[in-house]
Amino acid sequence: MDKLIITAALTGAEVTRAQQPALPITPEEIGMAAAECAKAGASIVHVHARHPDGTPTQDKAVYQQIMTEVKRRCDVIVQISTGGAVGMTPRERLAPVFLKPEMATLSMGSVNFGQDVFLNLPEDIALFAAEMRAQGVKPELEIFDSGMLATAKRWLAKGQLPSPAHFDFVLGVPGGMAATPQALMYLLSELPAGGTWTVAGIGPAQLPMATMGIMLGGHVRVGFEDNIYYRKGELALSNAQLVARVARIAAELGRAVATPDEARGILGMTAVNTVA
Ligand code: KMH
Ligand code: ZN
Repeated sequence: MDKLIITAALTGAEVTRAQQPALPITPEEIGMAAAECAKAGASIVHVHARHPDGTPTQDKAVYQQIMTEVKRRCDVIVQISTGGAVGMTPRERLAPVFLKPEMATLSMGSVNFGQDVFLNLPEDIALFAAEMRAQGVKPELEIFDSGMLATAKRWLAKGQLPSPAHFDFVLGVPGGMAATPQALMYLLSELPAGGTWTVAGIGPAQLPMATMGIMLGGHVRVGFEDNIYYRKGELALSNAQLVARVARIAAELGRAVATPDEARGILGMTAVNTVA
């Protein structure tokens, strides 16, 4: 097995400070959280930008500040969100891709998202994919349901996405695929040749899915975007606390964590955008 890539999804677009007092919001807070997570074993940080009042934004300038604050503290791969928040326009969501981050998320379809719809029309997915290619950004294909993996495979076969692809199976969103071992095993049975994968379990599914990711040779995403608790009824103290637990479990299972450079190698990333 490759070394384990841990992604820390630090902030997201939906979680509030009222729900999780340690949620990093400002670029400086996100930079500090990224450095703590890097120390705990993360090699990728998945970031969303917020206005100072905590509301989500895809403002390029705020993402630039986040990238600067992260990069001056550590060498983790910065993966910006193109999902943004429900209701944002595709053009709005695309804005930070023009900063040439090393990685960005690319959702492969639409899904009910709680009481909302996270809308990703084929023409918008195509726009995002084309711009990521133009800017030298490695996409992480976000899979919320099995049809999205089928879509990704069709697009890969037609050369509309770069291969080999890296997937993030986001399981347990209300409206999406359940976070069960059976669901994950089905997705893995459909993984295209050469593909790499990460699993992100939502809420109480975060730890069991992370453990499966470690055991099955995949990679793991944890953090406040997906889960704010350490265990039932007990809020996590920080994103880094969640990362450290995964690194500990991985060590117990004999799987070392990847450094950022090792993660770049595992994901087949060129050095194009590493200085952004
Ligand atoms: N906030 C969700 C609606 C991503 O970052 O690319 C979408 C999301 C996915 O978080
Ligand atoms: Zn996200």
